[in-house]
Amino acid sequence: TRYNVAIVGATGNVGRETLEVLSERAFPINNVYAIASRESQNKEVSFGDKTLKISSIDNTDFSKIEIVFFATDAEISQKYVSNIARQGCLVIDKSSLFRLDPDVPLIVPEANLRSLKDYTKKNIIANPNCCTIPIAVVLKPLDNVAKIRRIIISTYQSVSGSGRAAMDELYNQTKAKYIFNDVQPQNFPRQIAFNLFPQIGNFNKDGSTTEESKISLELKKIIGSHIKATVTCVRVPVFVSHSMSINVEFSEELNVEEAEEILRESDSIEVNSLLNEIQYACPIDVVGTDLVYVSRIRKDYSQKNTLNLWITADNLRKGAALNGVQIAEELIKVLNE
Ligand code: 11C
Repeated sequence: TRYNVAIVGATGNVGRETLEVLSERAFPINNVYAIASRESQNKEVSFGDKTLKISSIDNTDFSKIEIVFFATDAEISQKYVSNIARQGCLVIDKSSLFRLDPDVPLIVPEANLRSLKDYTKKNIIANPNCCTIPIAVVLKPLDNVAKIRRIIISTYQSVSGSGRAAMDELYNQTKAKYIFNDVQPQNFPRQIAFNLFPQIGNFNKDGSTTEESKISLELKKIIGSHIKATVTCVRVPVFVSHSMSINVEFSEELNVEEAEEILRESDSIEVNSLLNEIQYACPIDVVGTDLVYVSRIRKDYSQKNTLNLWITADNLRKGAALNGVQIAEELIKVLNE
């Protein structure tokens, strides 16, 4: 069976990457529609070696489309997703809007594929936050062997997570500094070139940020309600790939060798063992790749049953588009059963 597929938000970072991943993986497509706001109408995006013309969401007849990827923010998803899903389209939504809805599965295929069956409740499946996904890929198999008690996460997030204009902002600010121009922040709360700042999203009342609370709540929904995570999110002057420093306390002993062995069994993970010559993966090493890279797994001597590790993954691929396409691949297996 081949499907009529649409990508809403097709001109954005995640939308363009979704088209790229669909074409690379030869997803069984009949027709593909690239959709965006009215302002982007008639712009072009690539799909493999083809070029697609953007159509406006308000002029799209969704009755002929079976699977829709929303690569949009919560505001746009709020306006369209429920209506389109009620018409019978299956929606894979990348925004944060439905992630904690008990009637919407929030899926990382490597971690909680079993929850996918609940998609029938609303015809919506939520694609998690771009840090939640790689963390869940790594921690779920460890939790299966030794239950996790507490996680301390610090993130180092690239500007592409905030969109194309944010990437331009890093580029332009960097150039401007060399010619002694002053470039005021536009997409970000502070200067990003030659700087970093501990704010992603908006502040909650308790002083945490929305990005931090999303990651900790999403991990509970995906791995299990026993997961307690405390998170600090930092924006860094890197274009693509998010990294995370993670401290995990288990309820029983799990040594470094055992952890490395468990992670090596996953097809989605590459482990850089401390015994290897190259000891860690950096953001630029992993741009354009599909794996989650785990490096520097080591014992935390300050507390028993605790390990430290370093994760890096392409936030636009496994952190977003690739995870969405993998959800769709699993979904069509269910449809074909
Ligand atoms: C960033 N992770 O890097 C954010 C953007 O909940 O999917 C995506 C926010 C989300 O800016």
